[in-house]
Amino acid sequence: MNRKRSLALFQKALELLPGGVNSPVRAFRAVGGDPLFFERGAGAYLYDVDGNAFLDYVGSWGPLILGHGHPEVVAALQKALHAGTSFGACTPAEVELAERIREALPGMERVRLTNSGTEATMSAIRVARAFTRRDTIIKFEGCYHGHADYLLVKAGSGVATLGLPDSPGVPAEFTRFTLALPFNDLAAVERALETRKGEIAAVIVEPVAGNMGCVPPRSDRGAPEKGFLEGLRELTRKHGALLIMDEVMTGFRVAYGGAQERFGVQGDLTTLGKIIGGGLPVGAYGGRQEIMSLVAPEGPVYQAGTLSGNPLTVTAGIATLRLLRQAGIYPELERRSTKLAEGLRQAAQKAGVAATVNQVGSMFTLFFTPQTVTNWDTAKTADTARFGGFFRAMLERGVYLPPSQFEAAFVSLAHTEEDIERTIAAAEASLGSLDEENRKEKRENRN
Ligand code: KE4
Repeated sequence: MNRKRSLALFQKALELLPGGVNSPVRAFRAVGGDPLFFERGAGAYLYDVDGNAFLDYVGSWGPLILGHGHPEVVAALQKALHAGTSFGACTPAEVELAERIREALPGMERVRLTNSGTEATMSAIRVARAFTRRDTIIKFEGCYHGHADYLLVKAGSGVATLGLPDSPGVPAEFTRFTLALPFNDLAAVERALETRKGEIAAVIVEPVAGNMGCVPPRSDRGAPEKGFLEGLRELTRKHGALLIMDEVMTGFRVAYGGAQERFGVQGDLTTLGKIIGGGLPVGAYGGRQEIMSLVAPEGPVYQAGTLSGNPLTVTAGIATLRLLRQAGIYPELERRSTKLAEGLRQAAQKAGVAATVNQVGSMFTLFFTPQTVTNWDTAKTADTARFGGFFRAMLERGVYLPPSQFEAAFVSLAHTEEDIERTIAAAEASLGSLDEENRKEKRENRN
C-alpha cells in the first residue's frame, strides 16, 4: 500500500506535535507502524492522503454512528454556518438539544453542555461531591472517563490503599480520594462502601466498558447474584452515594436512551459526549433537578465554557439525534453488528486462533485471548502483539480498526451488508495469515 504522503506528513507532525498527534492512541504505537493521515470520510469509508480507501470501524471513536458526511447533518451544518459559528450567548438550538437529550434519558432532568467528555465527567464528579458533601469517588480498572488529574489513577489501588497517580504531573494528593476497583465486582464495591462508610460521594462507571475494549456489565439474567449495574444502583442508594453513568461512548450508541435504557438501570447523574455532537466537539452532564440545581449560576458549584452549546456542535447533534430517533434504526444496527461479531468468531475458529469477541449493540472488540473478557485483568491477557499483526493485516486489506487492542470498534448505519461480508472475508484472510506467520515463527524457532 502506498503511504508516501502519510509518512512525509508524520515526519513533519513529529516536529510540531507531541508524538506527532493530538491524541495518543492515534499514533499507532499500540499496533506498530506509522499512523495514516486521512483527508476525507464518506459513509462507512475513510480516504487517506495517498488515495487508499478504508472501511472505518473507528468512526472518530464513536460519534459517527451515521457514518461520515451524512447529507442531512451536512446540510444542517451548512445552514447554521451562515448564521454564525458562535455567540457565547443563549440560542434556541441548545434548548432543543437539551430537550432531545432529556426525552431520551429522562433521568437527566437538567442538562449542561460542555466541549468534551472530560469536562462532563469532571463537572459531574464536582457536583456529586458538592451534593453529598463527601470527597471520595470509586471508578473501575480499565474504565476511562477523560484525563482529569484525579481520574488518572493506577489500576488495582483497591480499597486497602489510596489511589496512586498513573501519570507524572499528578500530585499524589490529587488521587488519594479516588479508589479503582475491578469492573463487574460488586463484592469489592460493597467492601469499599462499608469500609469507607459515609465517605463515598459517587461511583462512576462506563455502563458498558469501551476503554479496555468492549466489556459488558455482568447481567443478572439467570444468574443467582445481582447484575453489575443493578447491584451498583442498589449499593449506592443504600450508602447515600451518587451513581454516575458515564455514557460518553454508550449514549445513543447501544440504544437511543443509552445503556440506561438497554439495561433498565438509571443513574443519578449521566455524562454524554461523542454522538450528541455529531462529530463536533461536545460533552454533557445532567441529572435530577435537586442535584443539578447546585450548578452555577443557579447554585454555587462553578463550571463554565466559552464554546459550550455552540451553534455548530448543537446543530450537528440535533440532526444526528433526529435521524437516530426514527423507528428501526437500532434493531438494524444490532443485526448488522451481530452478523459481524459472529463472522469474526467463526473466522478465528476457522484459523485456529485463540480469540473472543465481545459485542454490545454496535460496539465490539475482538480480544486475542481464549479467556472470557469480563474486566481489566482478563482483558490484559490478550496478546497485543497478535492484535497488532491483525490490525496491520486488516489495514492492508482496506479495513481500519481501532489502533489498540483495548479500544471498542464501532459499526455505523452506513456499513452495508456487503461491507460486513467484506470485513469478515478480510478477517478470515488476516487471521489465516497470522496463523501462517505464527507457524513460520515456530518452525524458525525450532531450527
Ligand atoms: P473526551 O474528553 O475525549 O471527549 O471524552 C473522554 C471520555 C469520557 N468517558 C468515556 C467513556 C470515554 O470513552 C471518553 C473518551 N473516549 C476515548 C476513546 N476510548 C477518546 C479517544 C481518544 O482519547 O483519542
